[in-house]
Amino acid sequence: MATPAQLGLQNATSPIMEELIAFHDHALMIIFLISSLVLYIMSLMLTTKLTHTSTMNAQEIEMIWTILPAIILIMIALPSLRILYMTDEFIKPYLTLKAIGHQWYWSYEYSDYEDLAFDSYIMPTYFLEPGEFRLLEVDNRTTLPMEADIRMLVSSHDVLHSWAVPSLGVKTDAIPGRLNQIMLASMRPGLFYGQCSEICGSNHSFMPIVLEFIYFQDFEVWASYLYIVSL
Ligand SMILES: [Cu+2]
Repeated sequence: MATPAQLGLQNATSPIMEELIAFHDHALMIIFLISSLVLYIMSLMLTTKLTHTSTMNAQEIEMIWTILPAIILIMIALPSLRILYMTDEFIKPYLTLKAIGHQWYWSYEYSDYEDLAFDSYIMPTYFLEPGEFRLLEVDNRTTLPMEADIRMLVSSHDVLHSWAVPSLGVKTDAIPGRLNQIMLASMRPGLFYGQCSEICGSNHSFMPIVLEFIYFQDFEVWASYLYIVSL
């Protein structure tokens, strides 16, 4: 959940997001080091008398300032590629959830269960209970089991949308006529909020995503309850 005056990323709930936050901090440390070195050199240039202006070449320093940036780039590229391949890793999923973007709501289908599908609309402000978040709550929350690998299939019914939940490290474009796939897992129970992340029309900011991760047994109860209600 985003908080007022938040500077960093949202707290991670999935292992992928933990990796992404670690990589963000790693890249930021390198940026700090480069910035302080550049600042130091700039201050030197301004304050020294530049006594060696007749020096025409300096092989050593040229070697250093070519090889050093290359090493720094490799130090950023390797962990970045590692996470890129990790996000593409598909383990045998426990559950498949299909999210379809509409103007302007999401509809969800649990294709492992018979007739388990619903629409998820934004909750109007006048329906909100104290403690609920304006423009982030939905009428039907997407319930999922925690500590289970879930395969998300994301598509769209009309225009481009994007299904994004920051604390899970998930952002997938919903493209009409195309099925995008992503894995997600939550290590703890709770509510996780997201929003459509593609400018999709006038009500683009009013199609939030609420994921409710619950214990495995409770999820089975929830799914069977919805099945009975639908009969
Ligand atoms: Cu959208």
